[in-house]
Amino acid sequence: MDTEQIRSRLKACGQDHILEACEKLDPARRSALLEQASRLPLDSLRELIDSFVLKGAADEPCTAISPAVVTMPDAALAAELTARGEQVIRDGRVAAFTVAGGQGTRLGWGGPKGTYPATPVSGKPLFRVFAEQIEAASIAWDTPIRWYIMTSEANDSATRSFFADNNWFGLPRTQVMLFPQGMMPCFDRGNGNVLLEAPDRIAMSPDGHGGSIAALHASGALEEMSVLGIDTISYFQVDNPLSSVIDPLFIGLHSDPDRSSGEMSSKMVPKRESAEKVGVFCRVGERTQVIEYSDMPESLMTEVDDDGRLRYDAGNIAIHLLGVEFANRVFEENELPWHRALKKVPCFDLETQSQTTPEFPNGVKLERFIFDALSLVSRPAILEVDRSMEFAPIKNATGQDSPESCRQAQNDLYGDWLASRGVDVTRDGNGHVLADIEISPLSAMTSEQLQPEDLPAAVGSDDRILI
Ligand code: UD2
Repeated sequence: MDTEQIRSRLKACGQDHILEACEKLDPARRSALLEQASRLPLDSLRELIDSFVLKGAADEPCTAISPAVVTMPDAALAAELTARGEQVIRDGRVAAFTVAGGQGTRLGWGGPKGTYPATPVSGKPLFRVFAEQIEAASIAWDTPIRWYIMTSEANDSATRSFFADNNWFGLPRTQVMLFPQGMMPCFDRGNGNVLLEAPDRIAMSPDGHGGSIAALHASGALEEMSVLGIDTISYFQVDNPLSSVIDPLFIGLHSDPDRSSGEMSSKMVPKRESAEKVGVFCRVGERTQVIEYSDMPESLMTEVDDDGRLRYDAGNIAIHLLGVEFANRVFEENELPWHRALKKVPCFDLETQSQTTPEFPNGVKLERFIFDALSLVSRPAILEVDRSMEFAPIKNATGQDSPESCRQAQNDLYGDWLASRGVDVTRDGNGHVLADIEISPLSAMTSEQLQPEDLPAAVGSDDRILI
């Protein structure tokens, strides 16, 4: 696109202020700004501003809502699904996929979230926790499991350095692919204009974990999967060390044509309390959908059934399986909605020609959410899992979903494993394990796999057990 084309396209979508900014710049900085502007989604910018920045269409309350249909397999079905899933894994049809583009601002951690030390005894970073699961699964099912990791512009190079410094956590280099997600401009919440963060630079932010579909495509990951015969993507967030990265039961459910269309399946846990900050799986009309906690009306959030159980309690733990064919279709159709978030965006004020640091949210950031793809699925499977075994995210510096709550969850889980093998484990009055316990998936992926010689005689209050 030449300069004149960029200018006329910016005008066509009402972004004349960028051209005004250009007038104040020397030629080199002017062309840098125009070049960045040319990479904006100019074809759809006007519509994006009108539909999502100024209105927030994706966030409008929905009607015809009812609880999602959830699968809770009994022991016989679980065994059948697990056997099916194991065969799918053994056939090399499954890849692991971590979304790790977020900034970890709430946690107050400077580096990429995946570098955060997460395990109670050896302080393994989250990335190593997943790497060990992938290595253990590759050995168990005798197939090298590919690992795709989505980063963002802000943390891509730090993430790559971390992997290189850690020798790719012992995985063959060719088994791991990192790629950055896309970026979207930030907008003025008043008039919808694209904001500048400096006289010659547009303010940008990551396009949300729903941007992973476009990033999987742009990086060549989807194509590579097709070439390698991978048809299932095991999607999980970087913040939850209890994610079961390759779960045969879940994969078996997803690939069972009687129970799922094989497009997208998700795990849920019953919500801890009505105010828990997780999205909720619901039926909206004929489709399954996640309604984000911030969008859920209070009356629905707190509604209880006759047994006093929350009616909408299917908490989204952000663990999904996506068919590769489905991911390609979602990319082609480009239909995931944009969600608007009001944010404080430091920016350059053209009128005063000065930098401003807003005290109140002045800007709109647009993000896509991966779970919105569920509404495109004909028959999704939603699997209920046990929170204590699968969900202990590290999001906040203190309190719920913090390093401390995650540490306790790991100690309790591995304490349960040891107790199930006959080890006497000391607990406090609330049933929490008092020792620090860590079990690597390379030693055992389930309690049954623990070797007798690895079991301690007993676990006291101050013990630190590393298996
Ligand atoms: C998410 C879900 C929430 C619930 C919860 C479970 C959303 C909007 N909400 O809440 O419903 O399921 O998780 O733990 O998803 N990420 C990127 N790129 C981005 C933004 C996020 O890679 O542009 C990654 C991020 O690194 C993290 C994950 O997505 O792994 C979740 O992001 P978050 O921390 O913003 O979501 P959260 O905790 O508000």
